[in-house]
Amino acid sequence: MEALVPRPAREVAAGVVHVPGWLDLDAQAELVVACRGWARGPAGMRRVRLPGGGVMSVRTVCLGWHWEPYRYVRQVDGVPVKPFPGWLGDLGRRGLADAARLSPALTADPYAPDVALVNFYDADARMGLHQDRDERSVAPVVSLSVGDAGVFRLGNPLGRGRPWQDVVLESGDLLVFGGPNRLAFHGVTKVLPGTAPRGIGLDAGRLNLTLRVTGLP
Ligand SMILES: O=C(O)CCC(=O)C(=O)O
Repeated sequence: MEALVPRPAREVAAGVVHVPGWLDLDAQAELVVACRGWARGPAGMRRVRLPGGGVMSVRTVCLGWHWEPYRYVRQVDGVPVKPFPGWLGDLGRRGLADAARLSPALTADPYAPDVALVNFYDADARMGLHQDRDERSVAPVVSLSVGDAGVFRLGNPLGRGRPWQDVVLESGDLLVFGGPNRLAFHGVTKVLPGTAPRGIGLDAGRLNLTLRVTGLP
């Protein structure tokens, strides 16, 4: 469906590129099927427990490496992490190549993501402002969103305060962040229930995949 208000692909901040509708409906539906498979145990989707005792409201499953606050490990609950599939790396490379055309701060090659964090947000889930800083590599993060739209808050690399800007990520949208904003604080302030497109196999909730390069051996 064509948007009433045009959503052009654009560089939101230096090295941060938003490409609305990057995945077509078939590709979104395929990702939903893949995420359902990854969500199943063992090493399936769970809520991450934070060192302070809190529990994240999103549910997460990791591929390639398991992220636990604040490091990457190869096992989760004593079982190996699910593999990072080659096709997902190809998708990430294509995403970065398309984003790099819109940003002089991004370079496309070579890009070999080895971890994906697959997050599921129900209507009440949020993600507080944080940096993706447990990777040793400064390679860009490629983010894909499917299902209900979410309000993504892009802050700055210096702290959780302003300036920030809110970008609505809809189903099929690509967001890449790298360059001077690779360590920008970011989060998801809300999910917009009832906004998922029909026919992708996800009637409620939001999936987000971030592909990253750990830089770990
Ligand atoms: O859900 C999103 O769009 C962002 C996810 C995120 O910030 C993360 O996984 O670190």
